[in-house]
Amino acid sequence: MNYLSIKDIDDLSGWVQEAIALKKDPLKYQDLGKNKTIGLLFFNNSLRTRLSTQKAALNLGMDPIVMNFGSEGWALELEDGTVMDQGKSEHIKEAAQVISQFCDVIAIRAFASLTDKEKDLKEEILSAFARYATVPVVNMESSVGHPLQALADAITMEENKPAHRPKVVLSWAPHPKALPHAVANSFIEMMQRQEADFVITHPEGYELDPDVVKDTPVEYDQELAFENADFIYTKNWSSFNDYGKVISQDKNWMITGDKMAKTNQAKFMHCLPVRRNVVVADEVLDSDQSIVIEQANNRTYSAQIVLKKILEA
Ligand code: SN0
Repeated sequence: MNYLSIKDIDDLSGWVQEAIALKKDPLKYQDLGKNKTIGLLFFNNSLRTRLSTQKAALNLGMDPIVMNFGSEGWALELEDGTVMDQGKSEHIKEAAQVISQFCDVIAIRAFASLTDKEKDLKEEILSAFARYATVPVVNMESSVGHPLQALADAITMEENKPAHRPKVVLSWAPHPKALPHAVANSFIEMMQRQEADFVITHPEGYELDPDVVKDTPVEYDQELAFENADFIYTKNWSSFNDYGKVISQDKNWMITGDKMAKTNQAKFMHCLPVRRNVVVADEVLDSDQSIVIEQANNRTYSAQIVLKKILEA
């Protein structure tokens, strides 16, 4: 069993309930992963993903080994049939098979390039590992999705849900850098499987991949979208159509106390890391409505439920 996208979850509410139970007794299955090794390969930076996935593995009795592949591995060739006389030292075919001999599970973080849309949409690195590895593969944020984050988001929303059917808003916010679409994509795919009124809001030009958004409503007026919301999930992303470009940094889209006042005392969520007073004002992030720290804590239980399912498969 692989965990490459939200589509690999067969029963979302079942997994969420199981994760909440695991959170109460995290060491219950500490024999399940005994003498098993998980390799965490990072082509990009990480704080929460790196520590929570290791923590989840340790809770299950697994031994994590971590490699910063981006800076310490050989530069990997991804194309088939290439004459490798340029900068790339090793083909991903050998790398994936070799790592599979050392590890019982391989987890990979490889962000979008944001320069080559076609290659990014193919999730080149993740799919090559899934193809050539002989052990299960876990996505720790690919060029297309971040399903461990979205599962943690589902756990956090379940723990904080109102008595009524919730209104959930995914809001774009400004950012100085071009950021990937992965977090937003997986959040949308997860929300499309929830009992909720779900709305996406962003400035014109920031439309996400229509194959992900499908028939989810998009409201271009942020304040209108915020009315009666129970959860405000904030994330910046770069343009998808004008691929990887920052087309506006409109400060009016920052999440402020005034905007949160339009909601139904909504909980504020963000995957972190977050740029204070660019994406969200201090007054919101430091308020009781912000649940970002618990959201980050749930990354452990999201990873733990995924690893448990893999070990049991
Ligand atoms: C990443 C992203 O996909 O948006 C990882 C989020 C879990 N975020 C960033 O790269 C933020 C970098 C920054 O400088 O703010």
